Amino acid sequence: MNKEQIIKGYEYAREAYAAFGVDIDKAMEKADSIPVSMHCWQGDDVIGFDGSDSLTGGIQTTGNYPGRARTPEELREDIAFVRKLIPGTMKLNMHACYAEKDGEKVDRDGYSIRHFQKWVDFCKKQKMGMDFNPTFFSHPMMDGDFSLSSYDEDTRNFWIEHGKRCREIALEAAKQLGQPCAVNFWMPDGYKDICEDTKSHRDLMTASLDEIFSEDIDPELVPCGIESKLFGVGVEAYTVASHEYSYGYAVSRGVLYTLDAGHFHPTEVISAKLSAVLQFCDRIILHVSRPIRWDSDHVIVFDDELKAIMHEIVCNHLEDRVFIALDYFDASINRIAAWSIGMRNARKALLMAYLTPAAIAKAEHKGDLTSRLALQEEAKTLPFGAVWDYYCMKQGVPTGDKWISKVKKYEKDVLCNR
Ligand code: RNT
Ligand code: ZN
Repeated sequence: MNKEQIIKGYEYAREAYAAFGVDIDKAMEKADSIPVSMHCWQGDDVIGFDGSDSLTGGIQTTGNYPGRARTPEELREDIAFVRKLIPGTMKLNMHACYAEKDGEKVDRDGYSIRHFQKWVDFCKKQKMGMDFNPTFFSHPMMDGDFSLSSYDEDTRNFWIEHGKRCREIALEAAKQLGQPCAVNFWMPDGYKDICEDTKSHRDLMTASLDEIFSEDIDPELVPCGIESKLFGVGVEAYTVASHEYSYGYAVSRGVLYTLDAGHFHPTEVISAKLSAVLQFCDRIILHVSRPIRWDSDHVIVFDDELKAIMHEIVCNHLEDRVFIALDYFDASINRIAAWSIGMRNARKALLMAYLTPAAIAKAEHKGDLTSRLALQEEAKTLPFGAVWDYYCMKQGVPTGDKWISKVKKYEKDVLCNR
């Protein structure tokens, strides 16, 4: 599609949506302003740069596509490239294992902002905020898959220190970037097989987390979330930070709850949980992911669940209470395309949510459920693609499939030489 065609489409779409009472210019503006946090770990298969060369903790990347970023420089080069393909307000989601130690003998219990300063500077240059994650996996101090809830005191203390350091790093990053840096705590702690004592590890986890959060750090600058999980690979029978555990911890301690789309029974969806959780939690972090049969972390596609998640946020006016982050890792396709597909889809779903006719909710509130269903169905065939194309053009990012050839060229020029 060329510029004239896209403008023609826009004009038609503007009328079509206006007939349903929707202002598409306003919708584009709003959709553009919502921060979406892009996970740095898609670029290097969740390996990081602080010494580990394999991934543990019950998570797995599959595939062996060429071009994995092997250094912080390569990863930043890839992110700077993909940034140009993605419209809208962005943050970069960092993990502690992406520390740059520059030869210094320092471990995760001693990290500080200087080990992430290049990342913060990069975010500033790229006009992105930052989010942060302590890394409780891929490290010799893991006790099997246990970290904060290990029976070994030295192990727990090491990871407690790590948690504390990460909140301090996030505070510095938030100050430097002038916006909140959300910190997500995911601990893989659990057992492969049926365990006898399900309580003691949870007692220890609670004590460790309480110790980490005992440091007074402004929750507006550093909102911290606890991520629940049903099971992991090799951690099938028991996870310490299950749903009930993490949600209960979050509610009782006034921290955030992190909902990951792949961390529930296969027929459960997180879109159905948002407004329920937000009755009792102030704010939540989302890990938007796509599980196929298990927590497989596939690239998110423009499917019903992605649309439902964004619809829930937007149509319930929860934008200020939800931190949207993506969490998937696919090493079987071009990793930059994986970012572009997922990030563009997240933004598409946001835009679609803002294009929802208000008449649908009005009909519902009046008790006119016939009109609700009729309007919901009519809205589905409004010319959404035309609005998306125009929005991309306006934001100066490739429209339609034009980004694919750019990624292919980058693959040939840069990735294949790695
Ligand atoms: C694992 C969790 C966790 C990780 C990242 C890398 O199942 O979803 O969020 O994916 O921290
Ligand atoms: Zn997650």
